[in-house]
Amino acid sequence: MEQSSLGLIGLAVMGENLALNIERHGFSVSVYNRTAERTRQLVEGRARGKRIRPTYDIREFVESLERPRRIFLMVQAGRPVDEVLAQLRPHLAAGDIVMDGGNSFFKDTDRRSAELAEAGIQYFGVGVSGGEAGALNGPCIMPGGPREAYPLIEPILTSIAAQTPDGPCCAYIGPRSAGHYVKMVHNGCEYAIMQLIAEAYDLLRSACRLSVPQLAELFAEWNRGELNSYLIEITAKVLERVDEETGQPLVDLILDQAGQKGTGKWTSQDALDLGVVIPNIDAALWGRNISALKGERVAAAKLLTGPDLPAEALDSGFVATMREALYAGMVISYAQAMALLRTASREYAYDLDLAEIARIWKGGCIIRARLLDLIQAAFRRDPSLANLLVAPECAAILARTQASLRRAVQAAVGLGIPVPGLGAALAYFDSYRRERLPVNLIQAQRDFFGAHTYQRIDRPGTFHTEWE
Ligand code: NBP
Repeated sequence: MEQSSLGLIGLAVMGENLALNIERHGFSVSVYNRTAERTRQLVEGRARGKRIRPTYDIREFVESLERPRRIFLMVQAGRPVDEVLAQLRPHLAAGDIVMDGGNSFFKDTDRRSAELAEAGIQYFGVGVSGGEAGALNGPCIMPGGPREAYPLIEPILTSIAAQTPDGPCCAYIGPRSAGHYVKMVHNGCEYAIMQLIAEAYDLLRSACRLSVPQLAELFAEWNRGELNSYLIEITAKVLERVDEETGQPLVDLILDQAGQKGTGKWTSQDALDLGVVIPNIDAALWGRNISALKGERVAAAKLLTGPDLPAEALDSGFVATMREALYAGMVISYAQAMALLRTASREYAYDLDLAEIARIWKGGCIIRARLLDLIQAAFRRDPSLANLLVAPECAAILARTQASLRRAVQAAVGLGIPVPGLGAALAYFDSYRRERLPVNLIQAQRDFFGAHTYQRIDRPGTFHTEWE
């Protein structure tokens, strides 16, 4: 039997759709899944008549592939990846390529790359974004691994990726875990933007008294302008949806309790390790974590009071204020994500091309947005840009929108509506743009109680004062 161009292990939502995408682009695929029933269902269902070959044990799977073998893993991140690698390894030969397309922790990818390199196996950590629809129709793909092996997988990855006028949404990211790192930060940025959108929805609803259908129309309108992005687009669609049984907006019936999986948390944890400030991603995490305390919040709502919402809705001008505030918050969130990538590139020797990352994020992925055109242009013009906020196009946006961001935060504070994301964006902006911060006082306090010493602004050297 003819050997397959590629093998794919893991046929849950992502793996099944990726297999169909790969086959549609002219590559034959062998598939394997731990639970054989899933494999059977795929080949008897959506894959019927396609060049998708079912296999039911790992050896048969590996032997069905052209050499060097190209194997894509799409299993749950964590231990399952190690278990599958342990099963695969005795059957692989030097030069074979294994790509982990899941949301693996980047340090696990570094460890696996080093272990497999000892056997001459070329290991890629491949970030894949776009969810189920992206996997089928064209995701954004962020591959990291040995550069010399990249040409062996490039034709497949670039053809199955989302396509934009600026090229396929797939590019070599860097060595070792670079691809998984960039995917992790992508997810952190996704958290930050979702939090900002939720806050805008909350404020418009509570303060402007907009109904859910009005909000659906408003987000659809916003999506036609500078806020144009996948997350704004799906927000309009979510708000439009009516529950068939009750006739109410479905969003009103959804429990206000969110969890958070690995990637968002890892982004904040690594940013702390690297000393990079990403308060919008941090705020999105704690926004979800506090939502999880539903029982406590219900009890606290009976005891803790805040300001009453005014009898009158805020004037309609606030809607435009909110649009600008959201745009400012989005720019500031991307600035934090890019600043983290910039530092990680240096610390982990990834040699990231930030303009190219902005380019591939323009299609297929969850954070695709018109704004990425500006971000791409800014980093293309100046690859060593210290922070996106000081790129002329972004500085101009913030000069125009910051008054709205301030007004939105002020309104929220006055009304007692929590805006951790908008507040974090404003505090980041104000901190970054201030020449002098009150940390001189903190340095003096540290020297007072711990003799930590300080530096002076008027002469070089290290100083200590006997404060008492
Ligand atoms: P899941 O993350 O739910 O993983 C299910 C797959 O892992 C099944 O094929 C399952 O096999 C397999 N698996 C498990 Br669980 N333990 C295994 C083991 N010990 N050995 C072998 N196989 C094992 O699937 P998914 O939602 O399709 O996501 C796949 C990867 O892609 C994940 O890393 C995810 O984080 C990432 N991702 C997901 C999305 C998304 O929108 N869902 C988007 C982007 C990235 P079984 O059938 O035998 O149980």
